[in-house]
Amino acid sequence: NHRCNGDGKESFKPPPEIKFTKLFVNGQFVDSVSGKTFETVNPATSEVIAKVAEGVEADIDLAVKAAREAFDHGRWPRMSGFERGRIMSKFADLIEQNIDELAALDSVDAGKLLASGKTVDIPHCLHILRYYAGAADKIHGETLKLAGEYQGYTLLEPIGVVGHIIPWNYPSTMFLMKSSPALAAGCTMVVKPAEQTPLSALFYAHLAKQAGIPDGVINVVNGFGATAGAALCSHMDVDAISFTGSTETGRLVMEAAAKSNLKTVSLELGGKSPLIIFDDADVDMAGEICVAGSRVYVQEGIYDEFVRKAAESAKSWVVGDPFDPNVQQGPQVDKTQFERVLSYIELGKTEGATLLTGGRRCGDKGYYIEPTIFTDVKEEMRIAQEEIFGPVMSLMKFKTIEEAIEKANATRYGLAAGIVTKDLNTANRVTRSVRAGTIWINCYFAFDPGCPFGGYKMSGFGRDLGMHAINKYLQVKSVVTPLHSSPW
Ligand code: TXE
Repeated sequence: NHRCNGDGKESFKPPPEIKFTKLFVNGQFVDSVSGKTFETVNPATSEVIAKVAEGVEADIDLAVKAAREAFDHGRWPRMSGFERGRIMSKFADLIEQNIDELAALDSVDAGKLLASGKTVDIPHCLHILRYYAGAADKIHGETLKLAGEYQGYTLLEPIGVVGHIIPWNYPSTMFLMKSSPALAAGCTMVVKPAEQTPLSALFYAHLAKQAGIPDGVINVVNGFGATAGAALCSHMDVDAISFTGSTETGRLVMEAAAKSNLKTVSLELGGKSPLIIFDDADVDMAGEICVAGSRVYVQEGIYDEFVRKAAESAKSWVVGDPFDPNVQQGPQVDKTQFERVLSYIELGKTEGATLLTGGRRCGDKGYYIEPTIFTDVKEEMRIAQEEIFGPVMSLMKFKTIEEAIEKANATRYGLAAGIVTKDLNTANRVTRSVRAGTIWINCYFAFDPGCPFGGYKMSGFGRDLGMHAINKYLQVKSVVTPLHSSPW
């Protein structure tokens, strides 16, 4: 059986105190209009952590009103970019002062590893917020020399009230990745966190207020997708939706936008990102990189050695309590995802793939799953086509670069891809041929606030991060004027 515990038990920390469980509307923590709440569960134990106010259409309506008022008449969109950046920097400083508590909230709510929350995830959030704080006074239009005796310029204006709908996989990063560029642009917003992970967003909203972000600029409405999320997408007074989640839900988001006020939509959706490892790769390095890969293609010359090493490394992988510093893999976020991942593992077996290692629940409490590797996976199998979003990897063999490219492109997704090779020509060729929004060469999952992230094909459109992300939150206004006295 897989070892389902780290050895650092004595260093377990108690769950953090839960300070915020209401909705955050117009700068105040408020109960939902109906007074209803829902439970949020610790995936490490399946115990209820807290009851959280449940927003539905009426609550979204109040939050959008607050955001509208703050946009139409408030200070935020009118203040200089420099001033907005200064306040955003203060927000970042406050997050930094509360890093332990924020990381602990994501651990208890989402099963994220506490140690990487403190050293990787939240520092990355700070980096994102500071990147956009620095960008806030660098949002400029163009000057245009027009035909005839005209000149013009473009004004980049904030798009208005933005709805951010975010998933559970990175509650903190998603919150800041969506809100920071929108804040820099001068927008106001309503954030709908995932129902599985409602807690840290409320803490961020509280810190934003402390930093001096005016009331109504950031509103947080927790609740479910089909009610709160859908109401935000159909709202006539929301100007843009930025969504991260599944492709199926992305389709509903776009449909609701089309049927209501034609608000702009950007979608960052599912992926089934390939990692292609060539014969000349350092197998140990490739092994380290591949832990996060879901579809791993290995060239035939090193395939057998790679399979052996991948199996060893999966077996030594420490699964357990996210508060334990020795643990490398925490639980799945909730019962639904846990069951979904296990059912994909069963499907892989019935589709004829070979279960190399793992495949079972880990322990008897909480939503833990063994690191699982399948070999003999064929492109047409559903486990090779559909996003599993769990510790399940499919290993596949290839012969030629052409075959690798064709297989890499053979899904409906195009979020990211990885290449491991020492040959620059191989790397260049694959980079140009794989249809994906991010290509990692000799690394994997390397993110930076300056590096745009988003999908090709059914992984969506629009980019988070980088200066590209600011464009989602801006309108372009063209201003035209004759050079001399009016021609009329
Ligand atoms: O996603 P949903 P779920 C993929 C991953 C995962 C699968 C299902 O494969 O297994 O999606 O996860 C809100 N109108 N990803 O069910 O439903 C919802 O409340 C408006 C990939 O959690 O897309 C939540 O806030 N909003 C991914 C958000 O959408 C709606 C990360 C995401 O939930 C809505 C997460 C509706 N009709 C899951 N229905 C990635 N690409 O990072 C739901 N929501």
